[in-house]
Amino acid sequence: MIKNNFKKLGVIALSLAVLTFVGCSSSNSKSADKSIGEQMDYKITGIDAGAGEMQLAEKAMEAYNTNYTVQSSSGAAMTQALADAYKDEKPIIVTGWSPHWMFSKYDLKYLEDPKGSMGGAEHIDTVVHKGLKEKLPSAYKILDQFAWTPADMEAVMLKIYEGGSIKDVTRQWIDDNTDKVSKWTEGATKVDGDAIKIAYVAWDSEIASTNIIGTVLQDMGYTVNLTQVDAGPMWAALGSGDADAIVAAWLPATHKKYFSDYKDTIENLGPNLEGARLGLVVPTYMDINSIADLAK
Ligand code: PBE
Repeated sequence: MIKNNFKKLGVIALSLAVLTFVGCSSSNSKSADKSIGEQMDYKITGIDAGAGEMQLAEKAMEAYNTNYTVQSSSGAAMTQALADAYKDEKPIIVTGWSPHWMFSKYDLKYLEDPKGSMGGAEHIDTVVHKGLKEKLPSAYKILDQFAWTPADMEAVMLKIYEGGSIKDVTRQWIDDNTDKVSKWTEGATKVDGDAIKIAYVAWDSEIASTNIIGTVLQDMGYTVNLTQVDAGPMWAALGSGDADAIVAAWLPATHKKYFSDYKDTIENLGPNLEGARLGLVVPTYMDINSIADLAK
């Protein structure tokens, strides 16, 4: 009897202790009291400072009268921050774009942009230094005929993200898609080691496209040099002729300024991909739907 009562008391004491603990932890928990903005320190997780999207995002923060700042980092740091936040269901806003593998790995949504600050429908164009047609006619023809779809690009991006080596993934995609690739090389003659230099930025989308076209040119006999630089230097290299071509020109909005800076010495061969877009991207578990929700 006595023993039994002690047991009961023990259970009650333990229950009280648990209740007190739970009560304390929720009332002391910082994140529970903080607004979404405070939890993110009013930061948009950005990418490399030279990306067109960074300037658009900064303008959007002004247009919507928010007190958020756009923090620059790199494409890789942005996707890592997204992975970390997603794992713990923490709030995060990133400068995202499509095509991108992130949409097949996570449940994400673009924030609505009623003011259109982040631009609208984009395409990715192939742009060459003027005179390439005479200098490397066969490469010019291939670059001009290069065109694929967001699904194609995303498939390559996803395989690389999942750990495939760029070289293997590229080779495999080309071997599996000879119907598409043969259209790009149609009418082009093989060469014997002519050098061609293609510049690009380490955005996952452009790592995919540049390596694909680089390998196709290599298969056609070119000695291909793929040079990874920042966005500003990429356009400057194309403008000066230091690079022969890029397949990474996001237009009409994203690289508008870069394009007009070098328009006299470059030639636009048109879209290699239609149906691209960019914007502020959040996990679907977040309770905001529009950039307007970030207003002060
Ligand atoms: N992006 C990806 C680039 C172009 C490709 C949207 C991050 C940019 O903002 O310049």
